[in-house]
Amino acid sequence: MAFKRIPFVIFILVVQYSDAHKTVTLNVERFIQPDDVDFQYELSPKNDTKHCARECVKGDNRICYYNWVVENYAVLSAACGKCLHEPRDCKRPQCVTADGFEKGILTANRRLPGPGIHVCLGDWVIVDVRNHMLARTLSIHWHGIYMKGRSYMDGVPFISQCPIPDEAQYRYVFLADHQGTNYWHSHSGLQKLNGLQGSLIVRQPKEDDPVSGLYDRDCPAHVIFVSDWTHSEAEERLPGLMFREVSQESMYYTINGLGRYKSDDITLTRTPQKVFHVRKGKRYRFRLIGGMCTHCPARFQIEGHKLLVIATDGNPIQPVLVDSIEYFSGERYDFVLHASNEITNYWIQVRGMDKCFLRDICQVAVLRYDGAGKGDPLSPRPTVQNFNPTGVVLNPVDGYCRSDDRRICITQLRNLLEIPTEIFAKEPNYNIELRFGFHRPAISEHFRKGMYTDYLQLGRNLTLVPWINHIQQDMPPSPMVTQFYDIPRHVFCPNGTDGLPTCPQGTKDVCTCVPVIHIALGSVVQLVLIDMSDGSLSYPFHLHGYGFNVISAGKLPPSLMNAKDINGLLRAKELPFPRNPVMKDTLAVPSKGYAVIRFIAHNPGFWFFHCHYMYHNVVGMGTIIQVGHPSEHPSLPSGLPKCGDYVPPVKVKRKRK
Ligand SMILES: *[C@@H]1O[C@H](CO)[C@@H](O)[C@H](O)[C@H]1NC(C)=O
Ligand SMILES: *[C@@H]1O[C@H](CO)[C@@H](O)[C@H](O)[C@H]1NC(C)=O
Ligand SMILES: CC(=O)N[C@H]1CO[C@H](CO)[C@@H](O)[C@@H]1O
Repeated sequence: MAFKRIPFVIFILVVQYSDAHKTVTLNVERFIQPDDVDFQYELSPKNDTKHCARECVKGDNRICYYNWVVENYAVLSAACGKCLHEPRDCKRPQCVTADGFEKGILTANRRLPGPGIHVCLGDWVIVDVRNHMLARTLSIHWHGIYMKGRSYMDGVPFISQCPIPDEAQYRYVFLADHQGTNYWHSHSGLQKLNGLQGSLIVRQPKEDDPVSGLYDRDCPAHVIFVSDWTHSEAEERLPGLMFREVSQESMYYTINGLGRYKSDDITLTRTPQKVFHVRKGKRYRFRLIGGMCTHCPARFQIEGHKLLVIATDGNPIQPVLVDSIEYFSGERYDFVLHASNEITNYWIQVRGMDKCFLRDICQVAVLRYDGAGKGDPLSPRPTVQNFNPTGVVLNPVDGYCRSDDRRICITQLRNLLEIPTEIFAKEPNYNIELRFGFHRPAISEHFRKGMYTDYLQLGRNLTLVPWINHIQQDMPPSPMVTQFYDIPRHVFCPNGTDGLPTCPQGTKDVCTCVPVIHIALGSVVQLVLIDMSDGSLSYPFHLHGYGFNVISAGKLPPSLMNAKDINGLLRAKELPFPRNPVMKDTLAVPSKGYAVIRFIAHNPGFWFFHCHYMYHNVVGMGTIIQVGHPSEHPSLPSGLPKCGDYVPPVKVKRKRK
């Protein structure tokens, strides 16, 4: 059966923004995709021409249309019937069970996680998002898609677009321009912890994927979406409570929106747990997504199986065989599982690490071989107490791996794709030092009259204000990309002598303003991130619009931990400069250490760079990178919504004397 080709001309029209010659309106409804491909165990190239979840074939690019309604919803809503007592009811349409704790959530098309997008590299993705939430605005970020030439589709409120007001619909149109395991999530407030996220998988034709020889199957049903979970609305923890539920740590996980928890400290809820099916003898590509929002990284492992890791953040790596993977909010890892063990059921386990290591935070799913029984695995259900991993760990959360063959760090992974030679420049065009940390204001200073800056409450008397180079990042009142010239100049941080954003003169400690780092289009950029916080956490940073090469990470004496010395050490080869550094878009900076990343600034626009711990991000642990002068930025489609301040001068008529 021949698949129907969509003529090239239509692509131009879909993107109507590039100067179209002849305008024909496309009926996008014709390209509507189902919400529930996540259950598909097979993909075939010869499926009907309409479906985008398919085995990718060179030259066959499609238009993939999704229609979402985002609304307030509930775990164990009336759609679930008697789910807690009658397991069959849990499978009813629109029933969301999570871990069996009844609470209010936010959903797209009443699914948790939201609908999965499965497309091929080069497809056009169109997502209509109807915001039907009560009195909340929304915008959706496509994490891992670079949006080359289309920064206005990146979905960061007040950087790339006006947030979508309630009851309005917004059409995202973008090219699937980066292969691999990506995902989408709300970038507005704390909404993703309330449920607004899902997978965005971009496959490639077999011959284009350097690791395709290592697996037999790559299907939607083997996406593992891990999210942390709370039993309150995420907003309750901003700025945070002092006594009842202290700090912003999560207490629970879900795996593909499913799981169980001990409802009265003894009894597990009876909600369904996720089952992944495999057939003995086959090799499966699993795609693990770190949909966690809080500062609890997770450890992942599968009983009785090793994981052959082949990609991270969508980018293929020289395969490494490990026993467990530790990963942070926003990171993705692809691994091959060879179903070569005995035919039975095995536990898949996720547990909290770092700050959450001492808490009983874990979740399980089941790996079921075809032919095995329908019950739980025979070994005891894993808990945090009886979980003692042995073997090799990938990406240990503290980030330290020196001469330790049981730990593999990101800097030890090797890229399988060619790297542009500019990345190896002895002197990058920009060598930018970004120190980050937290300010602890005295309570009296913090709650001064008329002062309302954002902060996090971490416990009794402990409030924190995050900063990068002593700036707490603020958002402008109108989006940088779409309304740059509407933004009042005074909201921006002034330029320092080094050209980087700085605090206004005379500001003590930390200031709050809109920081913009100016980068000339096409330059080689090195960012040196330095953790100045005094906790034990590693902080994952995410760069929008780009993948970056990970050049170095670790810990150095404080006197050497600065951009100039680190670059000197790299040049002198006193710090190893890898020949094929891995590419990522989210990287954890080792606790109290540093990380060096490089990218070539070929994608013009305003791009957010921020800590991917959601609560840190929303109180200002980020900065904005401007690549190119606004005149070099992509031209905008007409009709984009506008937003901003309304503060007209007040004029009065005076009586003449
Ligand atoms: C908070 O700090 C103040 C002064 O530093 C102290 O008097 C007070 O007892 C503290 N409160 C708590 C709840 O720890
Ligand atoms: C900082 O410098 C850049 C040019 O490098 C300029 O475009 C920008 O307007 C300056 N920002 C401020 C706040 O003065
Ligand atoms: C939409 C559709 O027709 N999907 C089919 C694609 O092929 C697989 C395997 O042959 C079927 O299971 C799907 O139903």
